[in-house]
Amino acid sequence: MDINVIGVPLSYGCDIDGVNFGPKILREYGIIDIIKKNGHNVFDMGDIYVPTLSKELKYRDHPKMKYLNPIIEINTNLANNVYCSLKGSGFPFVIGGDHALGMGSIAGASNFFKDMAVIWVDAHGDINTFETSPSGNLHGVPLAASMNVGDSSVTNIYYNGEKVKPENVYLLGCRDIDSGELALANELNLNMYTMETVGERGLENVLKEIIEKIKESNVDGVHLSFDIDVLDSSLVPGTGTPVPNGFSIDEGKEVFTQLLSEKFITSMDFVELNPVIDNEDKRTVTNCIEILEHIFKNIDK
Ligand code: 4U7
Ligand code: MN
Ligand code: MN
Ligand code: MN
Repeated sequence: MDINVIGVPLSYGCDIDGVNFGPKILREYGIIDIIKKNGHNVFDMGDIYVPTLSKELKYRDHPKMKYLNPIIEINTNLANNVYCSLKGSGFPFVIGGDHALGMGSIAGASNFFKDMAVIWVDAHGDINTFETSPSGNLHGVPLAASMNVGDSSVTNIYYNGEKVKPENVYLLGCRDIDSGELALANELNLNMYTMETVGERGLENVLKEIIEKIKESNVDGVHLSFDIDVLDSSLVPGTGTPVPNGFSIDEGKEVFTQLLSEKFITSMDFVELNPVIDNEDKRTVTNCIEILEHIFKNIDK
C-alpha cells in the first residue's frame, strides 16, 4: 500500500493556536519512519498551504463563523490532493490540524468513490450548522456539511451537494453533543454509537455492528476520521476540546484492530493534536504515536 501523508497545518477551524503544529510534531516524532518500518511504501506529500491570517480577518466572511473563506479554500485544495492520491492508487492519510479539514478529505474521497461510508471517531458529533453552532468554530460542522446539511458555502466545497448519505455515516465515541446536533442526528436517524452505548453494549459488539452494517451497504469506499479527543481527556491534554469519560489507549487501539482487519478503509484523518498545550511530559503526542504505531501495524500492506 502506498501511504500518502498529507499535512494540513490548520487552526482557524478551532480558533486555538498550536493545533497547526500537529503535522510538524508528528513528523518530528517519526511518523514517516513508523509507516516505513511497518512495511508500507510512504510518500510524504508535504503540507497543504495554509496562509497566516490576522485575527482581524476572523469575521470578514461571515458574522458568526470564523475564517470562513480561507477554510473553504484550504479544504478545496485538500480535497483535490486526496482525490489525486486515490486516483494514483494511494491511501490518503491526512494529518491535522483541526477537524474542519474533514470537509476537504471527505469531499476528495467521495469524488473518487461511487458511494462512500464515513466513520467519525470523536468525542463530538461535528454536525453543527451555522445556526446551531454555539462557538462559530468550523471544526464543529464538517460532518453536517458533508451530508449536505448547512450553509451552501460549506456544502458546496470541491463539488456541489451531498458527499456522503446520512445512512452511511457512523459516529463512534461521542459524549459531548450540542442540542442542535442531537436534533439533527435524530432527524437523519444517524448511526450513532455514543460512549454510553459503548458502555452498555461493549466496544467489541458495537464495532461488529458497524462492520456488519457497512458490509451490507453498497459502499465502495470507507473514510475513517479520527479525532484524538475521543480518547479520555486525561490522555490527551494537548487537544483543544478535551472531554472526560473517553476511550483508553487500549480501546483506541481496539477500534483500529477491528476496523482495519476488514480491509475496507480507503482513507483516514488523524486530527486535533495541539503540541503547544500538551503536558510537560508530552503525554498527548506520545499517546498519539502509540496509536499511530498500532494503525500502521494493522493497516493492509
Ligand atoms: B471537534 C462544539 F460547542 N460542539 O461546535 C462546537 F462544544 O473537531 C465543539 O470535534 C466542537 O474537536 C468540537 O464548537 C469540534 C462545542
Ligand atoms: Mn472533531
Ligand atoms: Mn472532537
Ligand atoms: Mn477538538
